[in-house]
Amino acid sequence: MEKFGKSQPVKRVEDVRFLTGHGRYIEDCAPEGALRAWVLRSPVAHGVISEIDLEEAREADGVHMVLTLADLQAAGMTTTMDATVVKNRDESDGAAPARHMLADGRVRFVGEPIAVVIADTLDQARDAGEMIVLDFDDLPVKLDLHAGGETIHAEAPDNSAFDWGMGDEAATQAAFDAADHTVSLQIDDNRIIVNAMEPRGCFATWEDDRLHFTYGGQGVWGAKGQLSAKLGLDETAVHVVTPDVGGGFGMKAMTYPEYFVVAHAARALGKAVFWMSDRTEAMLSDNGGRDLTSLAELAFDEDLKITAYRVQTRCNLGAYNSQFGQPIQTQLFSRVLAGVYDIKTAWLQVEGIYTNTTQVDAYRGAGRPEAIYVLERVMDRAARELGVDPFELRRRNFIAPANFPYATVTGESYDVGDFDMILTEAIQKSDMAGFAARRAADAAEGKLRGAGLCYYIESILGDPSEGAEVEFLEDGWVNIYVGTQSNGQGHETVYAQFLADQTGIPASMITTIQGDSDLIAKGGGTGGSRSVTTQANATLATVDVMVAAFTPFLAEEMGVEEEALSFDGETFRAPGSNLTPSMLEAAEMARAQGRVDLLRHAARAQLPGRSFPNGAHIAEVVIDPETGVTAVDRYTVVDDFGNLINPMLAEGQVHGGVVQGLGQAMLEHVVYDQDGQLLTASFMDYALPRADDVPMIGFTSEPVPSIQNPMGMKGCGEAGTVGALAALANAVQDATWERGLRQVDMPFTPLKLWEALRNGTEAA
Ligand code: SMO
Repeated sequence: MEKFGKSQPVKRVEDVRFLTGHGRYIEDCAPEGALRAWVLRSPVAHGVISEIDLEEAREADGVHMVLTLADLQAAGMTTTMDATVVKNRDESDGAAPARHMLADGRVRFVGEPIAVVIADTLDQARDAGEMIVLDFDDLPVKLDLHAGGETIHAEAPDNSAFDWGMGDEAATQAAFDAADHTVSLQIDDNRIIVNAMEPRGCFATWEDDRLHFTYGGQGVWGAKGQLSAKLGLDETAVHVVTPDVGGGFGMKAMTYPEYFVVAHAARALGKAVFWMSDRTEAMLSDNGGRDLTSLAELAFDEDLKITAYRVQTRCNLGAYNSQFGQPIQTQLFSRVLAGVYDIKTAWLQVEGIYTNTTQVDAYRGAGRPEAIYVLERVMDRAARELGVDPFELRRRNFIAPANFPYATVTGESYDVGDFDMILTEAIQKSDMAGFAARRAADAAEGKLRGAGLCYYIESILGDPSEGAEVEFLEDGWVNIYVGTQSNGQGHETVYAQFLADQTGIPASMITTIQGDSDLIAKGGGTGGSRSVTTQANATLATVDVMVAAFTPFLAEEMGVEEEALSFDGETFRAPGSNLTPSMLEAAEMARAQGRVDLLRHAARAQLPGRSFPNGAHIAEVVIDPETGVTAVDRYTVVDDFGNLINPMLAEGQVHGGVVQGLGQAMLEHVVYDQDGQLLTASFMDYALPRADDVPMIGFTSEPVPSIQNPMGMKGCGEAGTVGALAALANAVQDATWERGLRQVDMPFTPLKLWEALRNGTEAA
C-alpha cells in the first residue's frame, strides 16, 4: 500500500494558471478573425414548420452561409445523431426515432436548432438570424411523465420509448407476498440544468485537407470518430483538440449538433468558424440531468433483514434520445441498485418517456446518484415505519466484510468493503452524540433540526483500458501523454505526482499532455469516476515497459548482468557496480549514446476489474417553520476511495460533488410552463448554490484498498454527488417528520416547506 499510497497533499499546479486568468478555454484560443456561428432555435415546444424563408438572411451584411438540414444533406453529410438504445423487456429494441442535427421540418422542444448563420461577426450573424421568416403550425405539447398525449415520434406513438426490466419479477413478488413487513415510497428526482462554468463551444478550421476541430468536451476520440462518420471524412483527416475545459459533469461527454454544423461550415468555406453558446442558450440546449420518479418498495423478514427490493421508475428522456439517454436510468441505474445491502432478490422496471423538453442525459454520477437516492430514501422511510433507528437498520443489512467478493443482484462483483467501520467513523466525526442537544436547543427557538444519513456506493464506469506514454525531453523535462481528460479535476497535478512516485522523476519536471488526437492515438476521456484509476494503471504499465527497455542498455553501461539490475522506484542498481543512475540519468545516458528509442515509452493496460467507491454522508439541516428557510448546518463525509494519490484533491472532488448534490436537493429546479417554455433559463430564475448556502464539509478518507487493480484505488469524482441527495433529503424528512410531513421531494425550497408545514402532510 505504501508504494501506491504515498498520498501527498500537493497543491494543484494548474491553479496558478486557472486562478490568474491564464487558462486557455475555447474563447481564449479561437482563431483571430474566425467567422462566427449563430444558431436559430425553435421558439415553440412542438410544431410543424409551415414557413421558413432564408433569402433575406443570406443576403445580409457579412453573412457567408445560412445552413438548414437540407443544406447539410445536400453536402452529403449523415445528419442523424448517435444514440444508444436499450432492449425492452420483450427483447425488442427501444424506440430509435431519428434526431437530426437541424430540425427536419418539425420541432419538438424549445431551443431545438433549426438553422445556423455564419457571418463575419456575431452581431451580423444574429441580425441576419432575425431576418429569417419562420412560422409554425403548433401541435399540442406533451410534458407529463406518463405514456400517452400528443405523439412526438411516429416510432413511439404513446411517447413510451422503452419498457426495460432487470431482476426476477416473480421471485420478488413472492418475497413481498411472504414478507413480515413491507414499506413503499414514491420518490421524485427533480430535473436540473448542469451549468458548467464554461458553456459549450467549438471552433473548426480546414487546413491541408484536414478538419481541425477544437471543443470543450470530455475526450477527443469519440468526437473524432463521429466527425469523420458524419462528414464523410477519413479518420486521418480529422484532428480533434480539447483545450482547458471549464467543467463537463457528463453534460459534455457527448457530441451536440452545433459541432457538426460548425465543422461542415469550416470545410465548405475553407475558413475558421467559431461557435460559443451563451448562458441562456446553454440552459435551453445542453442535456439536462435526472428527471425521474420511482416507486420504491422494500420487503423485510421479522428480523428486519431485507428479503426483496422493487423499483418502478418512469424517466424523462426529453424530446429525443440523447447519446446515452436511454442507458442512464436503466443499465447505469441498475449498477448499484441494491447499494451496500445484502439483497438477493430484486426487480427494477423502467419506462422512458418522450416529452417536448430538452434531452436528458448523464449528469455527475449518471444513474448511480439516482439509484442511491431512491434506495437510501426508502431505507430511511422503512426505519421510521418499522420503529428502528435508521443507522441500525442499515447496519443490520450491510454486506458483511466476510462476504466479499460479493455478487450483487444486478451482476456486479463488489471486491472489498467495510461499511460498518465507515459508518461508525461517520457517526463519530459528525458528533451524532451531540445531535439531541443541538436539536433541543433549536426547538427552544422554534426551529426544526434534522439529521440524515446516506450510505452510498458507486461503480467506476467507462472504458476500463487506458494508455500512457512517457517522453524524455532535453534538460530533464518529461512529458506524460494521457488518454483521460481533465475538465478541471487537477489531473496535471496527480498524474505528475503518480509518475514521480513510481520513477523518482521530480513531479516539477513532468508535464501532463491531454486532449489532442494527433498526439495521442487513443483514450477514454473523462467520465464515470474512471480517470485516476485507469490512468494510474496505464502509467504503471508504462513504467514497467520503461524499466524493461532501459535494463539491457544500463546493464551494458554498468558492466553487470541484466538479471542483476533492478529498479527500486528511484534508481537502477546492481551488485558490483557503483553506478546508481536515476530514471532521468538513464535517459540522459541513452540520449548521449544516440539511443532515441529509449526516450519514448508507451503502454496500454486494462483494469482487472471495476472498483466501488463508497462511504457515509451525514447532513444536519435547520428549518425555520415561520419562513420555510432551511440551513444546511453540518455536513460530514467519510469515504472509502481506496488508496489516494493526493488526499487534498480527492477532498476537493468531494466538496464539489456535495455542493452539486446540495444544489439539486435544496435549490435547483427546472420549470417548464404548460406551453413547454423554459421558465428557468437564466440565473435570475435558476438557483445555483452560492457560498453561503454551503456549510464546512468534513472529509475523512478511510481506505479499504480495492483488490481489482494493482494500485488499490477506487475513484472519487462523482461520489460526493451520489451521497449528498439522500443525506439532505433524509435530514429534511427527519426535521419535519413530527410535524406530519410524509411526502416531501427535492428541491426543499422555502416556499415548498413553508406551505407543507402550514398545510399538513404533503409537499408538492
Ligand atoms: S456523468 Mo459522467 O461524465 O459519467
